Amino acid sequence: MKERQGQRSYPEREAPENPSGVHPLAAGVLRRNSLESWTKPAPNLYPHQWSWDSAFIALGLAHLDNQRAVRELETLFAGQWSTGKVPHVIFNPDAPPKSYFPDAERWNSSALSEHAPRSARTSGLCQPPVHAIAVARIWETARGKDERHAERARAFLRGNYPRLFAWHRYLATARDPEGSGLVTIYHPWESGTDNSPRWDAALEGVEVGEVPPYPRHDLQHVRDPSERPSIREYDRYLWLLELLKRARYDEATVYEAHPFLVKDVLFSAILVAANEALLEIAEVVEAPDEERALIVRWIERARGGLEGCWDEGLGLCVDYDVRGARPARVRTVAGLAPLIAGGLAPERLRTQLGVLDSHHFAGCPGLKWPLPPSTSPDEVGFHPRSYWRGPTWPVANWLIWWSLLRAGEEDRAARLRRTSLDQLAEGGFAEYFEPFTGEPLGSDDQSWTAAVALDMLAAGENGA
Ligand code: 2M8
Repeated sequence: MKERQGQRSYPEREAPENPSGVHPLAAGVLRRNSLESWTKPAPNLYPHQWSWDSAFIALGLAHLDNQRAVRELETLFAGQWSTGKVPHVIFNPDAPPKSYFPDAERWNSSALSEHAPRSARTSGLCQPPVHAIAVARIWETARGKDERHAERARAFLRGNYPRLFAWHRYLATARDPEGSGLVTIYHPWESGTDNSPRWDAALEGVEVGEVPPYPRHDLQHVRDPSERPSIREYDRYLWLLELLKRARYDEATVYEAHPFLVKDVLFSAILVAANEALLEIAEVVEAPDEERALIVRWIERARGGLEGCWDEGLGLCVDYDVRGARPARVRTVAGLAPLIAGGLAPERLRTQLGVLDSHHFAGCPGLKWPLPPSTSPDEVGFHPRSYWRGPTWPVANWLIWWSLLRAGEEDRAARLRRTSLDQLAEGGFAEYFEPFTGEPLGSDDQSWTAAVALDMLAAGENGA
């Protein structure tokens, strides 16, 4: 990963339509954050390679430069653990000192675990598995071109499929020893929605011990500390990290004693969608029938597991705190997990769409844009400026938009897409937005924000 910033120039392709020049601006964000074979999630706040960011980035890059999208994922998968786990961060040895914490030394994963890769320094956690969805997009964009492009993409799929399969198998086994169909996370960072009130009750049950001192480099990169998780939250994050280190990142040991074990419905739903994408890839690479049958079983089992987390009163799915043995009844966008997992009965789909449009989410009076806040404004844990506690996240809008298309809800998807693109045309490629004022928050020039805009633009009005 020894590259200088800003070396890439992506060929500018004419976008099908281009509200207020979003397309060249989005391509510019990815170009500036690019380090040749991978992309920083943000110019300063996140100087390393993050797992699900890279998957979203590859989705966007697939429309600009298919081979660069391939390299993004190849660089990420080079850090895969021998268990199949794709780590949530791959550390950039050339990142400026004191730019991000916890750093590679704090994780110390290659010294602690025989399963960690030797060639790259990584964190010991993982993040939602958007990767197969990105690989499928690389294939879809390449096969529409000439045979040379299609063959190169096919070769990538052949090489990548076993890694994707190992990743999904790890999630279906090590992260679900109960066979429930639901993925267990060990840390809020694994959810990607770090300080969401989804985790408040489970974190309350964590008794924080002696945490070695740590800096908050992240606070240098935002205008106001309230945009990032609080000190209290960080103490818990760093304590959980210490406990995972004591367990040497060993799955069975973690499962036995770790105080934070939660069945994450959003993670599990993304895995269902990713397994559907994996089936498409399996078809292209002519994977063995037994593997395809296993993927189908994972999908069915997970849909069943999500059904078990359905909360009739909320019209949402809710996470399950394994340690506390109770559901986390919180209204957040993660509750749209059934919509994201797909395959819904008409009645269930109607309920989810009704909740999405309701005053709890996109229909909340006073919103700047009719887009769902990450946490419902009527939740006690809601905060309009604090990270995953309320702001609107473009990447979450993409997930919902894409899920609506898959559910055959084209008109609704078209409206959501138009509104999301208008938000970005006005507010830029912020990490997230204050839902009532529309103020851009967090980092500017966030890569996945630019990437999902490119994917939405490429899809055209009807998601074609
Ligand atoms: C945020 O998470 C990191 C920790 O992993 C952080 O707060 O420092 C989350 O938004 C996560 O979903 C995202 O992948 C990461 C990089 O954009 O930032």
